[in-house]
Amino acid sequence: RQVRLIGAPMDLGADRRGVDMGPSAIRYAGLADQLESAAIECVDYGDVTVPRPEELEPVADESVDGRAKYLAETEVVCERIASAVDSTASAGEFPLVLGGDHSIAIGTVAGTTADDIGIVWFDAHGDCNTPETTPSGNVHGMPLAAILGFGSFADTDWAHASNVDPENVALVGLRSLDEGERRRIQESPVTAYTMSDIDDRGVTDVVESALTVAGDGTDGLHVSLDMDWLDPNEAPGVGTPVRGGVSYREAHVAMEYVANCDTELCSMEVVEANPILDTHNQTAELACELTASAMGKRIL
Ligand code: DIR
Ligand code: MN
Ligand code: MN
Ligand code: MN
Repeated sequence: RQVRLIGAPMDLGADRRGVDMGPSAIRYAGLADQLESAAIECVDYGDVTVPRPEELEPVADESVDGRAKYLAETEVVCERIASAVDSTASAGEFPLVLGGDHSIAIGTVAGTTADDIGIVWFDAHGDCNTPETTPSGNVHGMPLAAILGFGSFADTDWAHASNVDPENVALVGLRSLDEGERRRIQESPVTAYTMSDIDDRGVTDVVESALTVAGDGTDGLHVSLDMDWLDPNEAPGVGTPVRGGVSYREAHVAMEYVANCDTELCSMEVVEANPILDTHNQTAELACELTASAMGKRIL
C-alpha cells in the first residue's frame, strides 16, 4: 500500500512555538527516501493550511471554552486533516500525518473510515485533560479526551469519534499525568501502561498487550506517536520533555511490533518534533526512522 504523507504544521495546541516546523524537519530528515529505499512507496500530499497565531484574536481565559486555547481554530484545522485522511483512505493509500502538536490527532482519527478502530497512544503524557481539568489550557494535552468525548468534548461531533470505544484504547509509556486526567484515566475503561510497566514487563510484552487491547473486536488500528514518549536523551526536540522515557532500541522494537500487528494499521501520526528545541535535527531524524519501522522497514 502506498503511504501518503500529510503535513500538519500546527502549533496552536502547544505553548512552544516551533513545533509548526515539525513537518519540514521530518521531510528534510529524508522520510520519503527512507520509505522508498525500504521499497515502501510514498507520495507527499503537502501541508494542510493552519492559521498563524499572530493573525488570530487572543482568546479570553474566563469561560470553560477559553480554558482550551484556540479550540475553534483547532476544529477548523482538524476538519481539514480529517478530510485529507479520509480521501487518502478512499484512494486506497495509507495516511501518515506529520505534526505539528498533538492536537492534530483529533483530525486524523475523525478522518478514519473503519467502523470500529482501536488506538495505541505512545506518549509520556495521558493527553486526557478536558477544558475543565487542563492546567495549561493547551489542546495538545487534551486530544485523547476529545476523541473519547470526555467532559465537555462529549458534545463536539468534530472531535468525539463515534468509531472509537475506550475499551479499545491503550496508552503506553506514561510518566507525567495532571490530577484531573489521572482520575479520568482511572475511571474510564482505557488501558494505561506506565513506564513502570515497561520496566517490569519489558517493552515488547507491554506493546503486545496494548495491540491486543486495541485489536479486540476492531477492524482498524490507529497509532499515535508523540516524540516525547522517548527519553529526552534520544529526542531532545520536544516542548514538554520528561526524563525516564524509552530508549532508542525500545522505540524501534515497539514500532516493529506495530508493523507486525494482526489488526490492519489504518492511520498513524508522529507529533511534537520541534526543530527549534532540537539538537541539530536529531528528533526529526528519529521520527523518520521510527515511522519507517512502523511502515514495515526491516534490515534484512
Ligand atoms: C500537559 C502536557 N499534561 C498539558 N501534555 C502533553 O498541557 O495538559 N502531552 N505534552 O503530550
Ligand atoms: Mn501527546
Ligand atoms: Mn507528550
Ligand atoms: Mn469495539
